[in-house]
Amino acid sequence: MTRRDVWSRRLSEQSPSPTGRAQPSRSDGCPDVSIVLPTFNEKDNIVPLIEELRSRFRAAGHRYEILVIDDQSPDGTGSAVASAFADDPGVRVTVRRKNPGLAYSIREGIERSTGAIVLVMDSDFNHKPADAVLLFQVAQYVDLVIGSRFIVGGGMSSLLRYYLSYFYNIFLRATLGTRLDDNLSGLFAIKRERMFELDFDKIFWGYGDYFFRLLLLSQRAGFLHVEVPVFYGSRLGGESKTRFLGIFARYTREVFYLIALKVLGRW
Ligand SMILES: Nc1nc2c(ncn2[C@@H]2O[C@H](COP(=O)(O)OP(=O)(O)OP(=O)(O)O)[C@@H](O)[C@H]2O)c(=O)[nH]1
Ligand SMILES: [Mg+2]
Repeated sequence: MTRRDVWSRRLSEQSPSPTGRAQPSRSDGCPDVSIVLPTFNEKDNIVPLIEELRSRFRAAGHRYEILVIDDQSPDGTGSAVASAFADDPGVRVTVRRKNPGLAYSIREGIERSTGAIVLVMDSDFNHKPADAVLLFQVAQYVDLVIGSRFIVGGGMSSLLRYYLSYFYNIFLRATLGTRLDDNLSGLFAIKRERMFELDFDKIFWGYGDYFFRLLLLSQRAGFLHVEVPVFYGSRLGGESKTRFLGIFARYTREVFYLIALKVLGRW
């Protein structure tokens, strides 16, 4: 049995209805979870992903809302979702017209969310719907749950990317002083009311670098974090938006910028 299975089993044994804790009651009309899915040209992935998320969250008895935040994808991702889920008020699409970008889209999804827990994940099956349910359930007990590739039980289908990210995370921990193993995860679940304690302007810009800023600020605010092992698969269809060299250069610039701000007492 893997460590992830142990987590799942413990949760289902201890709390047959995890949404009963620290959640708005079912009569308040709010969903248990808001799932934020940023998309850019994910037409081949987004419909099957939402279908699987819906069936897993329904089967576990959790009320969901799914917020697709699309940056006017030329492949028609937004309209594919709108027509496939026209009969489900729990699935909503926002097509953004200004300030395109991953981090801005995630911010918009969080701002539009109404659930007690907000869960953010990629829209291409890199992150598994089963892991999303597990992270949501663990988030009943802590403030921020991170899907981690770098703790026992976690991993990635691409070994090259795994090791590049692994060593880069050592650099991030050493320079920024985060206490977590995966500082570049895009899969996390957070208590919504705690998320709104943080200054969004200090977190959400750029690409995956928003995540280490979120970790730093939430660590400073005393959030209780926990990492849960997850295994990233390959994207189902479509093309990657990540340009590795450019992105690592960008992240490194950002790290030194944050260090400089910290030294000057401005962050
Ligand atoms: N709204 C929005 N979403 C974006 C943007 N860039 C990337 N995304 C989404 O962010 C997620 C991560 O992007 P990916 O291209 O999958 O990057 P990756 O996971 O590093 O790379 P692969 O999965 O290997 O292709 C996906 O759901 C993308 O659709 C953007 O500019 N705007
Ligand atoms: Mg991806």
